[in-house]
Amino acid sequence: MQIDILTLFPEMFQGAFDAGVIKRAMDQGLVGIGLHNFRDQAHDKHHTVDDYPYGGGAGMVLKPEPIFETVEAIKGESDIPVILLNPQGRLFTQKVAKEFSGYDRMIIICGRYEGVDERVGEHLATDEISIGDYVLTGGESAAVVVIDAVVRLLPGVLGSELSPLEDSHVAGLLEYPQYTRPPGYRGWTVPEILLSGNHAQIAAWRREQSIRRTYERRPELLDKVELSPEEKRLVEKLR
Ligand code: JFE
Repeated sequence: MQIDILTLFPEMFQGAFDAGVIKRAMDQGLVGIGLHNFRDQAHDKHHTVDDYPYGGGAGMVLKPEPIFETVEAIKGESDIPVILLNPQGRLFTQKVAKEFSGYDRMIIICGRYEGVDERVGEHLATDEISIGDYVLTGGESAAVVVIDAVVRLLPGVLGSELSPLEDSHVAGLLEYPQYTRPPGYRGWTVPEILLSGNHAQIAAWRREQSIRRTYERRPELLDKVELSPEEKRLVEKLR
């Protein structure tokens, strides 16, 4: 997958992908990341990228021309998804990450200041995405989140690590608790069953823990998940 990022602060991405799974995916050629400072497309003497909002109000708004021209220079005539990060966008979930992982290219626009001229969202972006209901200072940190969640789903990226199909949120339930050695630490012991070697009982225990934990921490997720009759009885008992 080739990912092209439009940003006024390309240096914010230095280091973001320099370690771990994403770096390995880049080194293996499974993903390429291009950084494009759209200030380079501002043709006036001062390379102006922002201006005052029509109608008044605080702060500055990013002008459309440098953003349109940068995206058009990347795309040429090809149709490539163009994602605009925006606190007013569609909520980014594991399902959206899966959808994006099917693209072979994408362009991500990171705004700044009070946001970007509405015509970018209307006539250039194919999708507007929010990573959550809080306001960041710009789209860059949201872009890092989106790229991280998408790249780990690309074929070959996770290698020997757990299949992304099995992990938390993919199944619709929260993950069960994980333990490693030592079996006792400061008097806190690992649940006996995990040391038993009985894999059927371990799987049943983990499933129950996932359901209990989801009920306690994210009960709204239980409305959307498929449960067996026995699991439904457990949820009723908890309620
Ligand atoms: C930009 C900003 C004040 C935006 C009305 C560009 N999930 C998520 N939170 N925040 C963002 C995404 C985000 C994305 C792009 C951004 C925030 N800002 C800051 C400030 C009002 C805004 O929108 C500028």
